[in-house]
Amino acid sequence: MKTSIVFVALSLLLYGCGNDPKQKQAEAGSDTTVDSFYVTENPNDGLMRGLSASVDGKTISIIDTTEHLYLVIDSVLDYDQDNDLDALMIYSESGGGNCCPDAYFLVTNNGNGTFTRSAMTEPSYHSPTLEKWKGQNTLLVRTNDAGPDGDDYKETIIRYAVEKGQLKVIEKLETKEIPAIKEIKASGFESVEDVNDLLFDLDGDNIADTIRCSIWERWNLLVPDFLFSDGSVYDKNGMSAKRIGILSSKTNGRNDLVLDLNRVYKWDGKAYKDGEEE
Ligand SMILES: [Ca+2]
Ligand SMILES: [Ca+2]
Repeated sequence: MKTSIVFVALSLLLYGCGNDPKQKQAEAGSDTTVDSFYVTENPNDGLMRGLSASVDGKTISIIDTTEHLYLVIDSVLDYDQDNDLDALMIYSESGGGNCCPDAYFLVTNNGNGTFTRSAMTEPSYHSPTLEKWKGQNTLLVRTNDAGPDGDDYKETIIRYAVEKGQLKVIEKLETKEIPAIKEIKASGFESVEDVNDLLFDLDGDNIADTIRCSIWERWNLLVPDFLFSDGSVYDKNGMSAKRIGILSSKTNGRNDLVLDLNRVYKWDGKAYKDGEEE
């Protein structure tokens, strides 16, 4: 009796401190946790369409290549906190191109040689982010309703909890727009050939400066050139948005800008840069 109490206590101790999934099975002598996940190639078209896992050195096929999905592993983590690795998968409708957003789903190990595949998330151009919420892991998926073909830049963040291998929507939050004192939107253009100006004195010399916008047709995005009243022209390579707004705040003598909902760009003396640029 005494021996078995010690054994149970030891098992609980090992289980309780088990950051390493392998500790779960340490006492039992068997190992049903995942060593790794990997995608497999469809021999007919050479694309990665299958998913397998290695469990205790054995390969288990989870998704067959004949389903004709195009799969990429986004990340492998213990999402549902059961001390076993799970795979967050990218299902790419475009086959790896950038025409359209990806959907995501989760694959979790049932421990008996089978795996659970969750339903797909809403499509998104961004990988889901993991966030602790009320003590549990949740996945945040940013969705843009209109995508590149539309003129909407609004965004909803959907929070998913992991329950029994499924992704359950627990809340939807609209990303707030930073209000601008003056703005221009792609939705206001009648034709993709149009060039429209937003006039505002950005540099504070009491003469209007011009943000001259054309449309990048592929994505229906505004592409701006900045024509300052001192004669200088600033063309930020790669700057594009469905909305460009001017904020009342200034940095180095020029007004800050907001692109789309909340991407703020500041003048560094030579260029407009967002927070992530040096
Ligand atoms: Ca897990
Ligand atoms: Ca000016």
